[in-house]
Amino acid sequence: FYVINEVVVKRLGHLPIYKGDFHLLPAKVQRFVAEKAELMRPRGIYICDGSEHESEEIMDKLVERGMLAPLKAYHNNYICRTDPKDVARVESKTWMVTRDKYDTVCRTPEGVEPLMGHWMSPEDLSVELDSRFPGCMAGRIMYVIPFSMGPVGGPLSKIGVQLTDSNYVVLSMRIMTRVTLNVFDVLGNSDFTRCIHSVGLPRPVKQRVINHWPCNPDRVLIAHRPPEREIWSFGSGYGGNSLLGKKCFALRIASNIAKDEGWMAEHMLIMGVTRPCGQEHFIAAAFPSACGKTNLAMLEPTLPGWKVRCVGDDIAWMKFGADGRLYAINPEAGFFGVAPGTSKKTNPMAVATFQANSIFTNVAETADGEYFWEGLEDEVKDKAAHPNSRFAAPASQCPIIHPKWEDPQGVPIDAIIFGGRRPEGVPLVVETNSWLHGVYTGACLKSETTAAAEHKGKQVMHDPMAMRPFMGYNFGKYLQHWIDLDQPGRKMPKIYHVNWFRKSAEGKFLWPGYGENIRVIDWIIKRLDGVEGIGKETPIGTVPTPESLNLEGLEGTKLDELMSVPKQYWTEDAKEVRKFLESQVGADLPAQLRQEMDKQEERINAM
Ligand code: GTP
Ligand code: SPV
Ligand code: MN
Repeated sequence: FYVINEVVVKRLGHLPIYKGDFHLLPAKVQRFVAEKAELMRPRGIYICDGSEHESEEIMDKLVERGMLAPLKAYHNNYICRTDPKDVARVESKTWMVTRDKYDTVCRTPEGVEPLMGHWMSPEDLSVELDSRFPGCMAGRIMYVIPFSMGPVGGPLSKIGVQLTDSNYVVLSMRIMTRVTLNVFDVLGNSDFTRCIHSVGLPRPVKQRVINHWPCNPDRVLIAHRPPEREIWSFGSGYGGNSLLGKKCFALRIASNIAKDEGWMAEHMLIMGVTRPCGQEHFIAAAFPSACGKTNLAMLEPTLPGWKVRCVGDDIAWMKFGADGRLYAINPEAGFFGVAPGTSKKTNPMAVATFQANSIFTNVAETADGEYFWEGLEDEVKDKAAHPNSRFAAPASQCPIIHPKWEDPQGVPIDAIIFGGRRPEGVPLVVETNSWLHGVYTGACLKSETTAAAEHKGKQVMHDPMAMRPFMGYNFGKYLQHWIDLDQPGRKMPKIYHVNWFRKSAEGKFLWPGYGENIRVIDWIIKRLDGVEGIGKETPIGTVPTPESLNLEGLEGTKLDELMSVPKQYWTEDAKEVRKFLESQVGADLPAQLRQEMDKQEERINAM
């Protein structure tokens, strides 16, 4: 490391500053850095500027140490293996800290433990922090990462500063967010989101470090203080736990800001779809983790003349404009995508995106220095890659990145799609009857669990709005916020539900998915256009009539099985959903949604 500005300052108290000029930071940032350095006692401070040179310097150091290895078949691609105990988000150790418990969780009936949202009191947090953070960076460097979620200075964008002792996090944050000292010019003396992260393994290290991946799995804590706009993360280096701009800031903290300011922070992809006639629509879609957002956002249409362009693959910040339309930005700058199942056949655009300047975590490597995972090629060689192995790649490298993906004003959304992994009973696509019915349908979202979090086995779980792991506040109030967005003068997007994952009695997917999903989008856009005679009403919404779905060139589709709305299944589902909403949202369930629930159940019973 080299020291710049030697003359001006190279120490903060007793601490050397390895890089950057502390005195150029805004006063509030200085105070934040100084306070936390005093708490965590690193051996020095490094103020990141986000430059390529900086990234190269850190890469080289990590390669030397064995934490990263170049994947020789590509330009500037690296592989990293974590401690096998640190491979996914840890929902059970992720907390929202509010004075009033019911700002975080719903008022559930007596004796019912709230499952949505995980509350901790400020007093308990103090105890947890005191037992972890003092001295936790001993012997390590504290990196200061200034970053913007959304284009720097944009009206919908927000600024954060992350402190971390993980250089893997520094490199990944640089891909996933906009890391630049310019954010300080925009920030001035205003407030920012404070992100504090430590791998939780001060030196000298007392336990064995596996794969050169320092972490402290037994002591993991990810805590959010929404009123203070502050995030504390300890013990894990895995993406969703450590790249604090992503789920912690852009969803859990931002959803709180969004509620107060009247906008939305959602677990949604954003895509532009252009029809053969040249007309473009923008669609946002919320699927739970590892349920197909990245794939849909970069879909390569199998129907001729169609074009899809990607705006974002995981998170959308959306706000109504003066013209009454809902505008969305992608607050991120990169993709942190699921590797298994990603191939030239299923998602060629993702493959093209990560040919260079990307970091692969927990994938396998071939003897030729190539990445490898299940589903990369037709034949499965082995299972050496973890099911939640991931790539981090710059969005700008995506060949079909939308020219407006960095438009600070965002793109106007015409439709919102919900979906999940539903092996049974749930049709390929349904159009909801109204904004309110759409919100109800989103509240009922369920999906089979995946490897993205720590849940064991495959079980269909509730994941309302695909936000269960990312809810920043009381879920009933969140639903009310969605309902209240529907105001006179606004053009509300139509809301759909899709299911690419319905299975036959033999356990095979009934729908080919991936590029063929354009056929469903085609139907959705026809519906947006008001094309008549293509919908059939069912108790859960409108499904395509058999002829209305373009199946040209697609043999053997069992449309009846794919589209059916079985009475028995939905009768049981209605009961189960009622139980879920009444017990889990409880007294906070908005009256309008209770009415939607009653009406839908009546329709099902009348089938
Ligand atoms: P997160 O990054 O965790 O939020 O996931 P995501 O929602 O972006 O999911 P992603 O697109 O990465 O897909 C997850 C897994 O589902 C991958 O293994 C995909 O290959 C698979 N998948 C995606 N789309 C489809 C589809 O249309 N059909 C089928 N059968 N599988 C799909
Ligand atoms: C998800 O799990 O939904 C992800 C990956 O997108 S993580 O950043 O770990 O949350
Ligand atoms: Mn996600």
